[in-house]
Amino acid sequence: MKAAVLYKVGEPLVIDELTLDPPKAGEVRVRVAANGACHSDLHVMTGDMRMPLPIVLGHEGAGIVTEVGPGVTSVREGDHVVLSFAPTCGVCSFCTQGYPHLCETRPKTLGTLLDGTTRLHKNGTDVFHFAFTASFAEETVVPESCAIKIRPDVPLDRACFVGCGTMTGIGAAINTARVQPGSSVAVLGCGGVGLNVIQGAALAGARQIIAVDLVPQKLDLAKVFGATHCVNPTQDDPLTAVMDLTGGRGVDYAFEVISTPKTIELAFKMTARRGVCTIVGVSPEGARISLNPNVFTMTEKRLQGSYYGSTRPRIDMPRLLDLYMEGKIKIDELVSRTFPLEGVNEAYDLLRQGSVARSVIKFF
Ligand code: COD
Ligand code: ZN
Ligand code: ZN
Repeated sequence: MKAAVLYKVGEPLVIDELTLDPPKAGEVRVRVAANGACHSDLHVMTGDMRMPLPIVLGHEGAGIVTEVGPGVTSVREGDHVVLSFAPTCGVCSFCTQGYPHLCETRPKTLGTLLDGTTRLHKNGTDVFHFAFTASFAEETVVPESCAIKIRPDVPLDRACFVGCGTMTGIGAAINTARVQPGSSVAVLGCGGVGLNVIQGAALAGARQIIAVDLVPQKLDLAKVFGATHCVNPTQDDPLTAVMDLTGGRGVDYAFEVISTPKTIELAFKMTARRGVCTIVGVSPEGARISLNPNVFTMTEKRLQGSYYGSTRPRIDMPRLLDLYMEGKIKIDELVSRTFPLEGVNEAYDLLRQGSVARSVIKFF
C-alpha cells in the first residue's frame, strides 16, 4: 500500500510502497479515507519533535474498518471510525478517573504499536508509526482503543478533523479550561487547532474572545469561528491590546496554541488575577519558559497544559460529530484545500507559509 514516509528530517515526505502486517490481538486494520495536515507532523519533519525514522506520519484520520484482530469487540468490519492518537487501557488510575488521554499504560518506545513492534515494513525493514495512527497511508493498523466508532453518515473527509484539531481545540476550552459563560478569552495562534479553541470558547458562552495571529487571513477565519476581537502583533502590541480590551484586567482564560516559550510567557502575562492560562502547543525539545514565581502567589493565576483537549475519545468524538451534523460546530470552514496523497508536501508548504488553516488528504 501507498504511504507518505519521512526518511530524513528536513526532507520532503516520500510517497512509497510499504507492506502492512495484519492486525494482531487487540488491533484493528483501517482503510484510511482522509487525513488532515496538522502542524504536529510538521514538528516531526523539522526535527522539533524527535521520532525514530523512517516513519509514516499522519494523526488526523478517519476511515473504514477492514479487519479486526483477535479479541476486538468495540468495532467490526465496515464500521466508520475516527482515529484517536491516544490509546487507552480503560483500567489504569487515569482512565478510571475520566482522564483516558493520560492513560499510563503507553509503551515507552516511540513509533511502535502497544507491543513495541511495528506493522509497517519496507523491504523487510521496520517503518515506524507516528502517534499510533500513521494515517498518511492508504491503510493502517491501530490499537482497538484508537479506532473510535462514529455514525456512518458523516463525510469522512470532515470526521477526520475530530481526530485532532477539532477535538484538541474545542476540548482545551471546554474539557481542560472549562471556560465559563460570560467570561473573557484570548487565543494566541489561530491555526487549525487555535480556531477550534475559539469555537470551543464560543460554544461555552464566552462573552469576549480575542484572537491573536500574525496572518490577516487567519484573523478573518477567527471571526468566522466566533472571535469578537482580533489582534495582529505585526500592527499592535498584543499585551497592550488585550489589556485595553479587558479594562486593564487581562482575560479570564488565555490559550497558547503556537508552541513557543515567548508566546507562552505572553499568554500568561495577559491572564487576569484568578485566571487560567492553558498551554496547548508542545515547544521544541529543550525549550524553557521564564516566569516570576511571585506572580502565582500574588495573583492566584494558574498555568496548565492541555493534551488532546483532555479527550474521552469514545464520548467526546461522537458527540462533536453530532454537533457538526446539527450545524452547531464548524468543520467545513477549516478546510482550505483537498489533495491526493501525492500532494502531501504541497499541503505542508501551504501550512508553513501560513496561507491555509487546514488541508485534507483524501484517499477516497
Ligand atoms: N504570534 C501570533 N501567531 C503566531 C505566531 C506568533 N508569534 N507564530 C505563529 N503564529 C500563528 C500562525 O500564523 C498560525 O496561524 C498559528 O500560529 C499556528 O497554526 P498552525 O495551523 O500552523 O498549527 P496547528 O493549529 O495545526 O497546531 C498548533 C499546535 C500548537 C497544536 C502545534 O504546533 C503543536 O504544538 N502540536 C503539538 C501538541 C500536540 O501534540 N497536540 C496534539 C496533536 S496536534
Ligand atoms: Zn489507562
Ligand atoms: Zn494534530
